[in-house]
Amino acid sequence: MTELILALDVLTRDEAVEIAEKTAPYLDAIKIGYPLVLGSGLSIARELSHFGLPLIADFKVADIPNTSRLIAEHVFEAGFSGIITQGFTGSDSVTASVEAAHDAGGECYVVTEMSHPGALEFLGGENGVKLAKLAVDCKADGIIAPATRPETVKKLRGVIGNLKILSPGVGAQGGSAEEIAPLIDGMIVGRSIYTSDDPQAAAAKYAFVRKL
Ligand code: NUP
Repeated sequence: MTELILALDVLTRDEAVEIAEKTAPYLDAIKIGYPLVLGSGLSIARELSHFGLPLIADFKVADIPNTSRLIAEHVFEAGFSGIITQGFTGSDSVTASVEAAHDAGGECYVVTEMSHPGALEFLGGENGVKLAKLAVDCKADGIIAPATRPETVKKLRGVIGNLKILSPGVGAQGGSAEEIAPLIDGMIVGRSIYTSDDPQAAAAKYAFVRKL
């Protein structure tokens, strides 16, 4: 099964709760990040947790180990069950996020090659592979890898083995759900669902991946 994860990048509490309510039956997790947390406050995490889905904090943590640990601890206290961290900060920072996640019974995912075109200026090729190896070495639970580049995802799968791959980039960024879903563990979809005239129908359309 490939999980369907909603990237809920709306700005207000009301919008977030309304879309979560409509789409929750088709989802396996909800991912939120700076747009919604800055727009509506961290307490949105507790509100969304009422839908009974794992909640992933996409803060792409990129700091020294002590600050990374403080951020991660706060995230799990707020009701999240997973956190996304950058890997280019190095093994000590990533380990701090991973340990804080595991101490709280949660998960930590490391960003490798990002899904947008500019990612290839610094994060692509060998650097993406190095970041995937780092995720393994630091005992992360998985990586974030680009749905916009299935060939990269295949290559990174060879590096990480059974660790999870969560992939954003389907729909609005041009990635194909049909192509990427069989290669990964979780497909992250944002705008193609939450900007749709009918978010419920859009989520239902992508939910075919849960049968794979
Ligand atoms: O490489 C990445 N690409 C990406 O789009 C890593 C991410 N975390 N994301 C996030 O996934 C992005 O910030 C957004 O929340 C979501 C994709 O949303 P959309 O392009 O489907 O709207």
